[in-house]
Amino acid sequence: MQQVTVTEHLLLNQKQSPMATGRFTSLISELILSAKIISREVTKAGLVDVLGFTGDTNVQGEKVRKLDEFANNVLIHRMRRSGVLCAMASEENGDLIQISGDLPKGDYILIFDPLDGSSNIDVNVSIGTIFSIYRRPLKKSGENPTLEEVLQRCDKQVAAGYFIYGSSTMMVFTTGAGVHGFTLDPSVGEFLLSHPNMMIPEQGRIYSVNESYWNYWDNPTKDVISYFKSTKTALGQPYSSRYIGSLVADFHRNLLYGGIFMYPAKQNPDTGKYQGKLRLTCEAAPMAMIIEQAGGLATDGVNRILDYTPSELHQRVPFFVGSRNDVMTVKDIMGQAE
Ligand code: AHM
Ligand code: MG
Repeated sequence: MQQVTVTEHLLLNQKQSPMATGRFTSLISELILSAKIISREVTKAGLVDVLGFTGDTNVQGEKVRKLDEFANNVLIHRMRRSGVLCAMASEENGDLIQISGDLPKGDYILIFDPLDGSSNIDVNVSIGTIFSIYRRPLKKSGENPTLEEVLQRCDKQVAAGYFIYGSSTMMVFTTGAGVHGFTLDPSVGEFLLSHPNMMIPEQGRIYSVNESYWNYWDNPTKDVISYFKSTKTALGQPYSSRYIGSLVADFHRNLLYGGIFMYPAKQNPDTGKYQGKLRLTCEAAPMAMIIEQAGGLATDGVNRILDYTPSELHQRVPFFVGSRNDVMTVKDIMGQAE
């Protein structure tokens, strides 16, 4: 079998993709090395003292797990020295991470969730790293980019992807020319092309949602979930329910099998306000770019995720992503209620 690495794939597609420059390839290579280091640590998690919490709380008010911190440190340490970035943002850090002092800089911006699904770390369930890449719009040499330069409209992403640390470690990514999946062959230490041109089925059979939030949802959201459980679906029978609680793993399964992942807005019992949980910049936007490139859709229920311009680094959004027909059905039900 012909075995194509990520770098070869980028070079082979250089003609079609303006993204496949040497600098972009360096960025991806550094990301891959970071993911291999994280993958190694995740794989031996039960053997070394990396399970459990650090004792700290992150910017999201969540308890930080040791592996969260490890993954975040690996990415910041490696990517800061890559020479191709001008700034980074991580789910774990409140502010922008600037490329300090005398380190070489480039004009790419990297936003990442270092270890998504971290509540699953200690029980051996698949987790992942999500990344989103932009270019700095106006390069003012020597100056660090402002938050405004980083918070670009989500359709300005030049690449997006994720690593999934599962029964095998995979990288799935897009530069705007289709979605391609690479599986880590541990015997040679390379990600090899295993899933070229991934396309999500137009019609799914699976819905993924944390249904325990039923009492915190508004009526249109309840109507949506009731539809997928009813006998009146497009399938003429209820969809199957699958929810891992790890976005990367739920998304990856639905990408391959078809289906819809939903994290609707839920009501905060203290404030009465409705809000999504997932972060626009490091979770929803990259997954939205991937799904659209794979023929699916991503919305907040009604509006396209890639049309959002983030108002803050850690903005949260309701998120509906997956097969085209299923996401359209949600839009129809929610649109009627507006
Ligand atoms: P995290 O980035 O802190 O791990 O949170 C995101 C995760 C997603 O992976 C997953 O889809 C969701 O949170 C699960 O949330 P819940 O437990 O509320 O269903
Ligand atoms: Mg996350």
